[in-house]
Amino acid sequence: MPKDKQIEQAYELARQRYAELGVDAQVAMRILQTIAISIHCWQGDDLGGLERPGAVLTGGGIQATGNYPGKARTIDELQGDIEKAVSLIPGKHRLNLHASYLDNADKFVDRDQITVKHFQPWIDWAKGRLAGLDFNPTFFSHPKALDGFTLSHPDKAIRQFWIEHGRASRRIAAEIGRQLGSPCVNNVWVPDGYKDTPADRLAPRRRLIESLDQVFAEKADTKYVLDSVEPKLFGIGSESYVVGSHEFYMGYAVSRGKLLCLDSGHFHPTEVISDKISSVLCFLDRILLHVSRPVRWDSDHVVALDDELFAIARELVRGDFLHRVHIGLDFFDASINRIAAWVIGARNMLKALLAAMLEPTSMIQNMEAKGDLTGRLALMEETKSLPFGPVWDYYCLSKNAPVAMAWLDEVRSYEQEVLNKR
Ligand code: RNT
Ligand code: ZN
Repeated sequence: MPKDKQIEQAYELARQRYAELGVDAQVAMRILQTIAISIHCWQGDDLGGLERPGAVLTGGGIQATGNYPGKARTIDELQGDIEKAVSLIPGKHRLNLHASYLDNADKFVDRDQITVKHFQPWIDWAKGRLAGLDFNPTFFSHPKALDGFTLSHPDKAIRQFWIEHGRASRRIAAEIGRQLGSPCVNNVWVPDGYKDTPADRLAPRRRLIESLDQVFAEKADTKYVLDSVEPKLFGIGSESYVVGSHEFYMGYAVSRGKLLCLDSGHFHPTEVISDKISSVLCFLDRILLHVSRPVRWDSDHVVALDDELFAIARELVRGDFLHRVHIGLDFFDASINRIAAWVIGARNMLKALLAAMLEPTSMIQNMEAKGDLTGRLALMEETKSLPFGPVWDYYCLSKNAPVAMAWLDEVRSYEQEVLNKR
């Protein structure tokens, strides 16, 4: 039997199984295709950026490990790699850029001097190709960030430099959003913190509030730019104290009406962001997710289709939060083919969302509402072995994306023809 026919038949059987539980697989796929995942550019070059050719990441406590050959070194190479990756992911998605990925025409431009013209090549390239661009000021990998402090730095001049960078980035993000006709999420993460126990936990936090207020002081239209702030528990070199902790940014986001970014690697190992989404959305209009996979710590492994990923997706669907949550990916693995890393992570995110959409949610929630906790457990467990795989395959087929492992063949030939020649 031809492969496509087989996929269609398997889908038809799966569709019927779901229909028996009152779930319409077609509706699930229709909703899935409206979701744009923000794919992070920094998986393509191990966070190197395009500011200084051949730059190695210093500071900031984030580090890609591994030396798989073929990483992107120029904007053209990176764009080519991203084009390859998105062609293997069903649906239309976004790209998440860091300010350090500017096009400076081979002339160094410092972070406080960047303008939209340095990102125009990205904007022009994204038009028609992607669902939008998101943005991040880069508060790491810079001589003025080497001692681990940026927006909360005790030195006023250094603080001011980073405030200017934050403002410049926000203006760029707004212009990106305007030109692409889709709001650009501008996410602020700073590495600020101490390796060892601080004597004063308060002063840096007060300085951070002041700096952030200055970064966000200019009026900005939420039609074009959405401000987001990202907390963290600890980092390499900030093991004892992080200025921008969860409580800090929760308070900041609530009091200033900003988005909060929940990164799945930024909490204690037994804490999960799936349980935080419904809490923070009681107090915030919108949030950003940095979906990652922390292995023992904030290790930024490629997103796997694990329990927590399913749980995150279920929360978004069960709570009807999809229109209030911006889904971004955040991992960097340099030990495997970087394009494969993107494809695996993004496809997993979509698979988890599809599985969540195929869950007989109202049936389970009705049981709970009636106090039928036995039924709730029984149906939740039954749901786990329902055939969502054939629906996923069919979805890929209908979106002209490779089915099952077929994407890997394409990555392997791209590796041979393009990556290995770098
Ligand atoms: C760092 C944060 C942050 C970065 C990116 C590159 O721990 O997760 O989001 O990963 O800005
Ligand atoms: Zn993150």
